[in-house]
Amino acid sequence: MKRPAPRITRRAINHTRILAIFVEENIMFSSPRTAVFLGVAALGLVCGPGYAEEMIKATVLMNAIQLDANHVKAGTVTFEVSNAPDTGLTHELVVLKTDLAADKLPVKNGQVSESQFKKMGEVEDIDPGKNKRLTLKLAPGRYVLICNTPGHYAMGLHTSLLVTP
Ligand SMILES: [Cu+2]
Repeated sequence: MKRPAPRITRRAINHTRILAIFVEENIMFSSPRTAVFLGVAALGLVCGPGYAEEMIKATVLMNAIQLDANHVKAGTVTFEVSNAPDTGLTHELVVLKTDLAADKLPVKNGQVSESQFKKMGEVEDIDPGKNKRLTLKLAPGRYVLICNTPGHYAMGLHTSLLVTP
């Protein structure tokens, strides 16, 4: 059985065709305006959408994970994860891509079943009063951040993050 061509390849071919039409038009009309238009179109194909670099502070408290913003722009997102000194426990931060509400993830033996989600990354073993950084490339969508040390999700250590285009 013949496999269908991957979507990206098809899209690339379409873009090439569109570009070819632009080129033809440019030759036919040869005006400065079409030349600029062609230049902008070509730039868009090469660079793709612009990606931002975002920083977000996440603080693990006794019974919550607090973010200094509940949404960021898609791109490279750095989480500065602090474990509040008074938690008295070592914590971690796991970033999952899901549309579920932060407090509605499936739990088994005190832990969220991470394998059921697209796991973007994690930072582990943050002692009380310490912080660590986690840098991820995030596409637009909904994400849930949790501490998945057994029992900690049920303590309320979860929050949601919206990544916007
Ligand atoms: Cu924890």
